[in-house]
Amino acid sequence: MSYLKFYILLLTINLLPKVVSASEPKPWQMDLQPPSGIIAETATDLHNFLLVVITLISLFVLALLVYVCWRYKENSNKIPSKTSHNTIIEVLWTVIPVLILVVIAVPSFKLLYLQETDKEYDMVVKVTGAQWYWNYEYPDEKINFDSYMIEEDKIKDGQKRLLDVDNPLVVPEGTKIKFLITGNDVMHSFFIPSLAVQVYSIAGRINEVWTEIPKGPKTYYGQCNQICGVNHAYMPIVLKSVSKEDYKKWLADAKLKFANVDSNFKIVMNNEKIIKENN
Ligand SMILES: [Cu+2]
Repeated sequence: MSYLKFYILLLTINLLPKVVSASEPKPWQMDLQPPSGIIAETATDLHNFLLVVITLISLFVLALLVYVCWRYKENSNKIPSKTSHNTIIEVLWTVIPVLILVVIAVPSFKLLYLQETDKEYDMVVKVTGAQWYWNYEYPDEKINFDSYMIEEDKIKDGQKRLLDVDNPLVVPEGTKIKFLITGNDVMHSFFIPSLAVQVYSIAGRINEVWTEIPKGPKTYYGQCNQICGVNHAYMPIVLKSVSKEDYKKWLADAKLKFANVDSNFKIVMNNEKIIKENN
């Protein structure tokens, strides 16, 4: 395909109405993934605001550098100044950055407050990072299952390479979810960009985060983003939000499929699986 055709194709893809309801990384993506839910929207607003601030600062510093290089070059400034202190400038370059930081702190603390203080939620999901898959537990429903990436040679039509998993995390749309995040072995990180969820999963410790899953069925893709070993790149996260009815159906099936697994039982099952695989 010629480059021109390729770029026209890219352009067309980008101009199509966003009918596909999935949040995932796109080829040639430059910006953040479109935010979903109040936390992700607030985080994206803060990001955009900071982008403006940092661009203005960078342009200002660049302009100063260019001006100084031109104004004080050897030809036009034969006798260099010996000035080593200038009180006004020193006060300015201390006070102005402090003021900028204060301005940034306002939306930043608002976001932190939003993330940390909203304690009302509809359901709890416990997430455990392991080498190299995720385990999801719904404590209220007494189900617990592992979620593995679909291997490249087993991918079916419509499934995404390196992103789709055998057992996605399924939640009802329009719910506030509290995630309890922990680890089984090394450090992992539970990261779903479009929901602005990014929390370390550490063995022996439980981290908390809540997020709001907006209304409308949608699939949110994420990945472990703490380098955790050889298969770090092969433990994607899929969170599917479905209608309340579909969630009930899924839950009924899941209860049969995943049973009420306590950790001892799980170890027995895993050992049996390993024994079967070895024979
Ligand atoms: Cu990991």
